Amino acid sequence: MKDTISGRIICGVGGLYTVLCDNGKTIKCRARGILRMKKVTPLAGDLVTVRRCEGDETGLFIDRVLPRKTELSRPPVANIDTVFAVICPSDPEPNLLATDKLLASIYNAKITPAIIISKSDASHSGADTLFDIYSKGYDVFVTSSETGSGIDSLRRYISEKTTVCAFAGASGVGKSTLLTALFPELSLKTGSVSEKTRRGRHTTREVTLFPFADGHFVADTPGFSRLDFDGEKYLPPDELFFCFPEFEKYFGKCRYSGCTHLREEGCAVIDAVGKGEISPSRHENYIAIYEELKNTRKF
Ligand SMILES: Nc1nc2c(ncn2[C@@H]2O[C@H](COP(=O)(O)OP(=O)(O)O)[C@@H](O)[C@H]2O)c(=O)[nH]1
Ligand SMILES: [Mg+2]
Ligand SMILES: [Zn+2]
Repeated sequence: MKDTISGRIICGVGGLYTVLCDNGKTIKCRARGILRMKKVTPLAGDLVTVRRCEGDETGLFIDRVLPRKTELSRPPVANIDTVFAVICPSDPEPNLLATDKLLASIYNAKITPAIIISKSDASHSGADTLFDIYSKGYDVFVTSSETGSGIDSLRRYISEKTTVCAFAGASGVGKSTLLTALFPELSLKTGSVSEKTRRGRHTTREVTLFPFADGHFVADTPGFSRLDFDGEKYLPPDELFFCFPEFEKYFGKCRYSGCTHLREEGCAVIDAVGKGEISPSRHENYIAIYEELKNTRKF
């Protein structure tokens, strides 16, 4: 082994990191004190260099964390480029407000949002309704892990358009089942198993990246159904508009230049809702999130 090798952290627990090196080997190591001094905490997903400590055969240390493209604190993971918001037509019923908050916060974290409507076999009409709402602004995949429909095209998108992706959404929407249907060879242990033992001994809180193709990973996370708008990620209400992709083409088309798109006369967004170009639920949730941002400065 050379003195310095590079790789990606695929898991970190209690200061011990598992790094998948560029040569395909997996090593365990700790972080160097210098990173702590710089207040850099390595995260799963980080691209790092690992150095052998002089005079110590086994002492491998992470000595450098490359600049992050994206960073989330809950779940703690770096360099995720795409988050799939997973919803399903029933069992559990979709919570559109929670979904729209999640989508806005993903966008605000500079991560690409996409939608998966899972369990479509349970209600085709319910899946169609959700598709109509979200396909106006997002890439939407309608899947069924039961029948296998939509699985191949989702797998193709993940392989071609993402490097590190993660699934988010309420418990029970079918995330773990879907990951297994997509990548059976990964035999993801963490998902449903650890959720079942959530109150048991084996509570898993860590993020793990599973390599499913060369340089491509799917992140299994303890689960998140929303991100936080805090710190530098705080979103001023006036910028919420840009977190709703299907609103964007109406930018600058409203009668008043300071239009908040809540209820003004001559608002191009509200007109688009009237014409069926924007779903009413999306606009209602825009209003709800806007008010919440204004009043609490946080979700
Ligand atoms: N009908 C149907 N049920 C599904 C499908 N995918 C998952 N389920 C069921 O939904 C429940 C929750 O699935 P799970 O993958 O654990 O959801 P998670 O909490 O999001 O990881 C389980 O009982 C699954 O058997 C699907 O495509 N169709
Ligand atoms: Mg699960
Ligand atoms: Zn407007």
